[in-house]
Amino acid sequence: MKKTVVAILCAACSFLYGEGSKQNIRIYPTPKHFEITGGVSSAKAQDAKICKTAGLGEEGYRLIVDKRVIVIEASTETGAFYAKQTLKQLSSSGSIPCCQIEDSPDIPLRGVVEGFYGRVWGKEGRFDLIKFMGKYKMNCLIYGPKDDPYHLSRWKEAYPKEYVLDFHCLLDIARKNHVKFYWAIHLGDAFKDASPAVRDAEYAALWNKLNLMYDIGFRCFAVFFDDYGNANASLHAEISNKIKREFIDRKGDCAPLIVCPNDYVGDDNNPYSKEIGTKADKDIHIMWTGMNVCSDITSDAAAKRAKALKRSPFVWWNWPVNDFVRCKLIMGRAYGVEEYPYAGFVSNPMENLEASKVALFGIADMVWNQKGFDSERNWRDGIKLLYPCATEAMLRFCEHNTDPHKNPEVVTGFYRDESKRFAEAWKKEGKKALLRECKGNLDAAEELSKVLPEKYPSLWREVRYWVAYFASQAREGIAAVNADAASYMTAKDEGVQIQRKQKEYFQSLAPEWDRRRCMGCVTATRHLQKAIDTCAKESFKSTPSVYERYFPTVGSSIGTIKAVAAKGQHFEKGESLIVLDEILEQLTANPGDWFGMKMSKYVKFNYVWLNFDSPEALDGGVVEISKDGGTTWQKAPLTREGSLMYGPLDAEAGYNAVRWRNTSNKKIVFKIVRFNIDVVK
Ligand code: 14T
Repeated sequence: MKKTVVAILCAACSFLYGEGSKQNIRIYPTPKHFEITGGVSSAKAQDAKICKTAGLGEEGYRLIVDKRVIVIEASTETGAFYAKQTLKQLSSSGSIPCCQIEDSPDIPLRGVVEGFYGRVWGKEGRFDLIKFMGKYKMNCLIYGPKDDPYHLSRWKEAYPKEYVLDFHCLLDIARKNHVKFYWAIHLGDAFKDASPAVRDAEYAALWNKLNLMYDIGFRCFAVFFDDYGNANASLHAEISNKIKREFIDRKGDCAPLIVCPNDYVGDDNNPYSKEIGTKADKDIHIMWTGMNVCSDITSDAAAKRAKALKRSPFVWWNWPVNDFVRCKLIMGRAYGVEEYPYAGFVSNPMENLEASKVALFGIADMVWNQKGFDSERNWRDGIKLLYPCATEAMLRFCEHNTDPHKNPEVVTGFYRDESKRFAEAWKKEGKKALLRECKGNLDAAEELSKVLPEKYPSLWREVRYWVAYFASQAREGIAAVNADAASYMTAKDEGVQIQRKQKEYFQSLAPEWDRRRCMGCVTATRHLQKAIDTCAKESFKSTPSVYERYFPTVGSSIGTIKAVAAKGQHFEKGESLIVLDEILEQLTANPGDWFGMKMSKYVKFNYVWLNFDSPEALDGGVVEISKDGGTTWQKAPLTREGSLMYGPLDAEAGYNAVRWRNTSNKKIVFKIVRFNIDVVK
């Protein structure tokens, strides 16, 4: 008996103390003041004495664990609830180390906005999320899914019974977890008709709906104006003030209103934000996404925006949302938010709710204790805490799934670190690093396929195709390094099959209107896939059966272009665009000379853009397109504007090759400014 206790204690200590250092005990979100006083307590967590103490703030607490007693001091029930969450983490491995903690959050409203386009989360997901939020001291969940019709397009209508039952259940679990559950109404472009009778009717519908939601049990409300209708600041301020004065204030038991304005981006030089800032009552929160829709949040920009809004901005952080890149999972570390006294901070996550928890774990920490936040450490510890049975494999999977860019070439905008460790190794060691990485990834994918289905089934349901793709991508990389054409083709085709299956699965879940928004799945596009492609091009450059199957090729009768093409470096390949634009030199085309692009086997295009450096150069030739990889050609029906030829093509026709040809009887001297096509999705 005694032996077991000792063993458990030791195991507990090694987890809590890391390498034996007492300072390594970590609580998330990171407490403000945390002092280990030495030894372990004989008291149990459930015997903690709770003392109501003034002066500790709305959500603050003090926790004193000594050898014999545990005391919780707090000024509110929420403070005591948070102290208990801390205590749970302290005692998670059996014994409670003696310590003193004094803690309170930096940002008053912290949490999540379900504010994306795409599949709504559903009751079970939200239920779990609210418990997760309580555990990690987030207190604000805003319900505003773009694809809930009763939130947006049909906001005037009452929710059907099933929704109401779900809301009851969610409001209850939110109350138990000290989470303020906001219901948001999206007014789209309602109220645009200024005639008094129509206005009155709109307001009547608004009061009716808000009262219905109040009766369901909501006491926290938000109103959204994003992405629909005009940026009419005076109208939006009027509606917001009316909701506040004639609904919220009159009820007397509701939380302050949160508004998402129509213009939610930028600093202080925009008339809309200045006007709504001036006109909206000061106790209304106004949301803001930073300098871009998806962006880092700097204190400088926040201060400027605050000046325009005449209040501290309430951040709607568009991370880790993936509604614009649903083929990707965003599971990297949280970073890029500077310290500032934000009025509130909510994250807009992915439709893949379980997979979003890596990010949310980071945000919970970041908004509670801004100074104490250590992004990298948080990410590692978060994955360890969330997925203790597959930590190493998850770390690997997550570090390769972070980048929300559609086009992996783009490094401006909302760039996120991806595959950083690998990118550095690839620079130094090339193929050797690629082989090592792919082998590691393959092992990780296999491990995840074994462990996740049983241990973390809801995560598995969301990520299974990405995990499968991650494995096929690793096999592809290994085959590329080994110049093993057969294995390479097998892995590539397997990848396409997985993407196809993911699409089918997605479509089986998606409502009618959402089906076409599906994109398949990709992993590690930023560095790893590029390295694999580079290596494959090199390995298979003299194996046309492989090369042409997977890579677009440039062909030409012009020597200079042929030479550049042989290097295989001139394609900038995004998700929907193939560009030929690195041929800088002046070119000469004799009568009959041509240059063109042939797509890889799976790619068809529906748009062509050809830009020369002078209109005269374009005069002497034609743009031709082909459906059979360049065996037969027809003239492309493009629009001509100066030195530019461009235009859409029938997507169904299946064009897969395009060329320009000198049809004159003269020599043409020219430069290619840009030559690109759009890929059919
Ligand atoms: F209200 C906002 F703060 C906001 O971000 N609105 C939407 C949001 O629902 C969506 O999830 C997010 C990320 O895609 O961006 C906003 O939606 C956009 C933004 C655009 F720049 C939709 C289309 C855009 F072109």
